[in-house]
Amino acid sequence: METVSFCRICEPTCGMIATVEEGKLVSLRPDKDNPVTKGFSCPKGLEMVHVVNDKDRVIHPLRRTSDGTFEQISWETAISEIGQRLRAVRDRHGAESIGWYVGNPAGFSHSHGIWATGFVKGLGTKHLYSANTQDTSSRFVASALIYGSPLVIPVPDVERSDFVLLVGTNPLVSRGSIMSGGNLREKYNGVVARGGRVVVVDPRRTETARAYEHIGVRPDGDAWLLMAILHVIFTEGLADSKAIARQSKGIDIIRDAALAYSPEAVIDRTGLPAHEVRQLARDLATAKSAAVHGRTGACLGRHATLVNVLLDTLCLVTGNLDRPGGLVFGEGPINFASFGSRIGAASYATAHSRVGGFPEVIGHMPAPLMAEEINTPGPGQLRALIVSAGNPVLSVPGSVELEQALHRLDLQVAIDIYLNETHRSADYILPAATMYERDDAVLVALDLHLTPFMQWTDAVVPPRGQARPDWEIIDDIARELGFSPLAGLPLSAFVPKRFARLANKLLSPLNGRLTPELVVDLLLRSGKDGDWFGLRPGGLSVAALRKEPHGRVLAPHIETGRLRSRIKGGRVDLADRRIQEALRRLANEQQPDTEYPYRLIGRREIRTHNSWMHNTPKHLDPKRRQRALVNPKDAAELGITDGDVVRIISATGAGEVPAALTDDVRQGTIAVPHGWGHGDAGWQIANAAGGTNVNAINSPRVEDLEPLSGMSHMSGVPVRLEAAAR
Ligand SMILES: Nc1nc2c(c(=O)[nH]1)N[C@H]1C(S)=C(S)[C@@H](COP(=O)(O)OP(=O)(O)OC[C@H]3O[C@@H](n4cnc5c(=O)[nH]c(N)nc54)[C@H](O)[C@@H]3O)O[C@H]1N2
Ligand SMILES: Nc1nc2c(c(=O)[nH]1)N[C@H]1C(S)=C(S)[C@@H](COP(=O)(O)OP(=O)(O)OC[C@H]3O[C@@H](n4cnc5c(=O)[nH]c(N)nc54)[C@H](O)[C@@H]3O)O[C@H]1N2
Ligand code: SF4
Ligand SMILES: [Mo]
Repeated sequence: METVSFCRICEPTCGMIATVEEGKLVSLRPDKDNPVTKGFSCPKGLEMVHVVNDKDRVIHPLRRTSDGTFEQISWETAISEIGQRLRAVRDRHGAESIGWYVGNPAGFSHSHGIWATGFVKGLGTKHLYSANTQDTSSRFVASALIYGSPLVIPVPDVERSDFVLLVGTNPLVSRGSIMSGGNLREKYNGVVARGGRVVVVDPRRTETARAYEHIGVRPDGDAWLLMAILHVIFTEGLADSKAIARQSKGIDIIRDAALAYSPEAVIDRTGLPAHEVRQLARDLATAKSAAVHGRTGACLGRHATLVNVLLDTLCLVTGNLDRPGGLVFGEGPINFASFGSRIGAASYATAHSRVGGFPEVIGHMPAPLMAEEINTPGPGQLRALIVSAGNPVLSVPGSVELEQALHRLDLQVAIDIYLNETHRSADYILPAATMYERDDAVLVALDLHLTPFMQWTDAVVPPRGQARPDWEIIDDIARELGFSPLAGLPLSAFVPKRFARLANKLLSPLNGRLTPELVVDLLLRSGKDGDWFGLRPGGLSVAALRKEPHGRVLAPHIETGRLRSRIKGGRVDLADRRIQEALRRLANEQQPDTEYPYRLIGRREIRTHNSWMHNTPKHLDPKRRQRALVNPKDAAELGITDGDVVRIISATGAGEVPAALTDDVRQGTIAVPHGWGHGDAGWQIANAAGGTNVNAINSPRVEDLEPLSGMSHMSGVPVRLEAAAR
């Protein structure tokens, strides 16, 4: 039997056709009839079939035994014991000593994030951590400062653009991030085919940089580069003053600051010839339309929040904000930014971390602080932690400290599909259903689709063994503690007042207990494309989408000219004092420490996904091992050749990785993929593939986190290299 569904590993959410035989998923192939992804998929997406059927998956609740191994227990026992132990911690130390870390895959479910957030809010603790501080927090904070909401994030209107500037993103491998555009290679090729340009700013000549034009910036040099581009635009009279006056306030602060950053003055920071930067600025400013888009390479540096502010500012000052071909503000059939604010998840700096005093970002605290939060006595000391869909021991800086600290917890619970490295200290593992074993819609992607789009999927196969959807597990733990994760949310969080009566009718037979399907249905039906509970036939509802399993395109492009209604105050606010602080920090930045002359950057590979796609048959191939990319000239100086092991030493940690020599990385730069460092977890193939945990090198220290966002510093980290002892 064939069933239509879609992949939920990353943003494109590619349409898939699943073949199911006797209740088992036997294969996946790209769905040619998906109107957005049109038969596109990547190898990871297809390999998901091995994950679903993996013999190493956790499919029964497990409890740690006294000899350190795990034993199978029933759901009833697991939930009741976890409830008991959480109650004990709460009774002795208060709810504020219980925490949650929610990992990346949670974002690709309709319910996991909402339920986990509801759990933490219902409990009344500040200890909510996530992959965000290793990924997007700096982007969220930039949006909070300039648009008044962390969840309002513009995307590049690639299909109508004449010039796309990509900063720190490698979409031909990552498939695009915080934007959802289906087959992006085709889209960027389209820009070039129309006579436009795609320019890639990256310290490495990446797959994307090779396919288009490359500007090989120094790692973490983006803030200086962007200031230099702004300098040229302002001093050469290339700014669109009408657009600036109409759409923003406070530009003088950035304009005045930019005076000090001529391309000539910042060569030692950008590593780029001044004429190249000048030309780039002129080309960008005079292009018929242009969009600037940054991702993890722009989000993980020392000035990450400022860099994100400057990326959008560049579009603003060239008249490319909120217009076709520029940077545009999508609005999905469920307006996620507005929903987020109704459930209290669109916050910034409403609370601060106990350690370090960092502001929360959408309710989340910096994950690198977890170890110190566990180790530091006093009220609110972290004593029990639930980790769902996350592997912070491999994904968060300061792995060694974190792993030691986790062993000190009174209780650690994992909700996952595997037993990963973080779970080596867990007391219970609760088996989650995989994406093909649950119904779903990817809410976070809805505002980010370049082609506004909506798709619903039912579960394709039942969960294996005793696995359950994440939201059900969270709901059960909460109920054991005496509350419902969604209890704190009024109906108005889901439907506007005018639909409340109609929605209530739908809810009353259910005693108000919300399931994800009901949540999505309420949001969709009352949304701008909804069926308004029957008042608008043909509008969206889950039932309507079930009849259109390949999904529905809602408009050919993102609507433009809507800035005023989409952002707080109607104008981009560049006057926030925190932007001024960030500019001051940039101006005062010391020249780098010569003890650590190299810069460590990350790298993503086609067949891996952070830490968890290393257990597929492809990874039996010894060719698929972790490698550090090193420039041949650097290698000669270090006395190493291809395949030799290089020792990478930072001020806080060290690790060893075999080198692959390539002049794709600039001299002085070393690129190492994260998510490796397997050895004794439950995934046997991954264990054999091994590798080194790069986050044992990156720093969790308070002084190394970006102050405005608590963002980890993972791009351009100062390191020293040595040939490892043979
Ligand atoms: N195959 C695959 N796809 C993935 C993932 C995966 O692990 N594997 N992960 C998914 C996730 S969780 C995310 S968040 C997205 C991320 O999506 P992307 O950000 O597009 O992914 P990366 O490949 O990490 O691209 C970041 C680029 O920034 C460059 N860079 C590093 N430092 C700097 C710097 O200082 N300045 C500039 N300008 N560039 C710099 C790196 O060389 C790299 O090419 O990818 C998603 N897609
Ligand atoms: N040095 C360095 N570190 C990085 C990055 C970097 O570029 N450089 N990138 C960062 C980024 S962008 C991200 S997003 C983070 C990711 O960091 P994390 O989210 O902490 O880690 P992942 O490796 O994505 O682990 C995901 C876990 O979820 C499990 N899982 C998969 N599907 C499901 C599901 O449906 N339900 C449940 N319950 N579990 C599931 C997997 O088995 C795995 O154990 O890593 C960050 N770390
Ligand atoms: S690009 Fe690959 S992993 Fe991402 S959604 Fe598409 S098939 Fe899945
Ligand atoms: Mo990510």
